[in-house]
Amino acid sequence: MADHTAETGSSSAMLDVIVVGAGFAGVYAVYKFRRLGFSVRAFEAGGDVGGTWYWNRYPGCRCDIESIYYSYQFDDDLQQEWEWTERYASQPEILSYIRHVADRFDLRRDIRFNTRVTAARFEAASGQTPSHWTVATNGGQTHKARFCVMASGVLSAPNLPDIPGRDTFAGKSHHTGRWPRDGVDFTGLKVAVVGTGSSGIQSIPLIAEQAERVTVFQRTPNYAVPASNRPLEPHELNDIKSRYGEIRAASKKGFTALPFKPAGPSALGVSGGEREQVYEHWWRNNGLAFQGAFADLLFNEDANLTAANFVRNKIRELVNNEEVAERLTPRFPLGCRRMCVDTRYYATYNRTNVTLVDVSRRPIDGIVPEGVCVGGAVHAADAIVFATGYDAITGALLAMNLRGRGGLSLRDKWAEGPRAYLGLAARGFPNLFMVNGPGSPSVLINMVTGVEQHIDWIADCLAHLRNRGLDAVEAIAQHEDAWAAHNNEVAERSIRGNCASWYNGANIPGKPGGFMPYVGGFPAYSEKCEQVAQNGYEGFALS
Ligand code: NA7
Repeated sequence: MADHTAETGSSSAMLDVIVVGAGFAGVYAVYKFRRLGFSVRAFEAGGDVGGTWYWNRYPGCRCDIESIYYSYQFDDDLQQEWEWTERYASQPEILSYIRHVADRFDLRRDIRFNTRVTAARFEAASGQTPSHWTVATNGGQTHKARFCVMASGVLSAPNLPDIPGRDTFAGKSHHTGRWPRDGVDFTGLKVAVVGTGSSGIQSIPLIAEQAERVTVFQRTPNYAVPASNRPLEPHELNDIKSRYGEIRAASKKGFTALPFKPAGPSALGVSGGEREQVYEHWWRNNGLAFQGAFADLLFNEDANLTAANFVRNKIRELVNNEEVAERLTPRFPLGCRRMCVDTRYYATYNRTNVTLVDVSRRPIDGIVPEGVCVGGAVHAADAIVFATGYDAITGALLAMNLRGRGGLSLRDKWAEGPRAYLGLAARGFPNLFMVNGPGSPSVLINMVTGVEQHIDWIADCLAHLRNRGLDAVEAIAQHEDAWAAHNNEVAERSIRGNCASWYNGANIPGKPGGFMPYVGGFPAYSEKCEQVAQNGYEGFALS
C-alpha cells in the first residue's frame, strides 16, 4: 500500500486539538476527539498509520503481548469483525489491523503524514485569543490548537550508538526501528548484529536462517522465555469473541492490564517441586507473563532468584556449548530489565554459522569498512544490524523542542529527570497532554489498554473544560512532586528499580536517571486517574 503525501501549507484556523503521532494512541485520539465534536488534526512522521508497527519491519518482529489483548476495545463491532490469525501477531498483521481501523472510521482525513513536528510553543491567552499551542512542522508550516496531545510513542526515537568509524562501513547497515519497507535480503552475507534486547532476540534466529554467517555482539544478556506462538484456531477466536466483554473486564483488573492471575502470593510459600511445576507451566504457556507466575517475583529478591535460576537452567539446557550458555546467562534479577519472548533464540547459538561475541567488558572498538572491531580483531561483515534500542519514553518528546509557559523548555524542566503528574501533564506546560508519559504505567502494561485509558481520560478532561467554558488546564507543582515521589517509592519497592536499563535512561549516555514508568500497576493507576477526575481534576489548575 502506498504511503500518503506530506502536509503542505500553514493553517491560521484554531483547532481544538493537535495530536502528534498516528500509532495506536494517535489513531484512537483522532477517533475519540472527533466523536466528541472537537476539531482535530494529527501529524505523523511516517507515511501511514501504525507508529512502532510502521517503522519496525525487521525479520521476526512480533508483539510480545497476545493479539486478543493487544487490540482496541473501544468498539465492539471492530473487535468482533477482526480475525487475528496467530496467538502473537506479527508486525505485518498488526499494521494491517491499525490500517483497517483508520479505514473503518475514516480517520486518515484528519491525519497529515510524512509530517514531523519540529517545535511547539504555548501562547497564553490574550485579548480574544484563547491560550493555545503553536506547532511547527518540518516543511516550515505552523498550526494552532488549544490543546496538544503527544502520542509520539515511547520507543520511537532510535538509539544509534556513536561507535567510532560507523559511517566508514562499506556494507549496508540498518537500525531495527527504521527497517527498509522492502525488507533486506541477507542471503550469502556475513551479518553483524549489535544488541540483544527484544529486537535482537526476535531477529537473530531468522537472520541466521538466511545469512551465511551471523556474529552477535552482546553487551548484556537478557532473559527470554518462549513465546509459544501458534495459529489461533477459528473455534478459539469465536470463543474469545463470545466472551470479549468478560475478558476485557478481567484484564483491567490485572496488574499489567492482562487477565493473568499469579499461581500464588509467594514463590517462597510453596515447595520446591510445586514451584518448578508452576514455572514449567508458565514457561511453556504464558510468555512474558512468566515474570508474574507468583505475585512477589518482582518485589522479593529471594523469590525472584527462584525464577531467575529456573530460566538460567533452561538456557544451560538449550545451548549446547557451555561457555556460550554462560555468556548468554543474565546475572541480574529477572524482570528488572525488560524481559523478552523468543522463538528459537537460545537454540540459534547451536548453529555452526552463529558466533556470540561478548562486548560487556571490552566494548566494540570501532567499525571499519570490512566489519566490526573488538579487541583489535576485525569481525568481517557485509551488513550490520543495529538492534540497539531507543531513547525510551522521553526521547520523542524532547526531540520536539517543546516550550511551555514563559518559553520554558521541556528539556530544561527535565534536566534532572522527567516528572509529569500522573505521567499525563507537566507543570509549566498547560493544555499539553502526554500519552504514556513518564510516571504512567506505559511499557509495563498492555499498551493498547493503557492508551485507551489515557485518551479517554484526556477527552473527558477536555469535555469538562468545554462544559464549564474553561480555557486552560495545568498540573500543580505540589501534586506533580507528590506523584514523582510516589513513583520513586513504588519503583524502589520493586525489583525493577534495581538495574541499569532503558526504564531509567541508563542506555543513553548523559540521560538523567530516575525510573520512568509507573510500577504500581494498572488498576491502582487507573483508579487514581478516575478519582482525580471525579474530584474536579484534583491536582490540576483549571482556568
Ligand atoms: P533494547 O531492549 O534497548 O536493546 C538494545 C540492545 O542494544 C541492548 O542489548 C544493548 O545493550 C545493545 N546496545 C546498545 N548500544 C550498544 C553498543 N554501543 N554496543 C553494544 N551493544 C549495544 O532495544 P530493543 O529494540 O531490543 O527493544 C526495545 C523494546 O521494544 C523492547 O523491550 C520491547 O518492549 C519492544 P545494553 O543492554 O545496553 O548493555
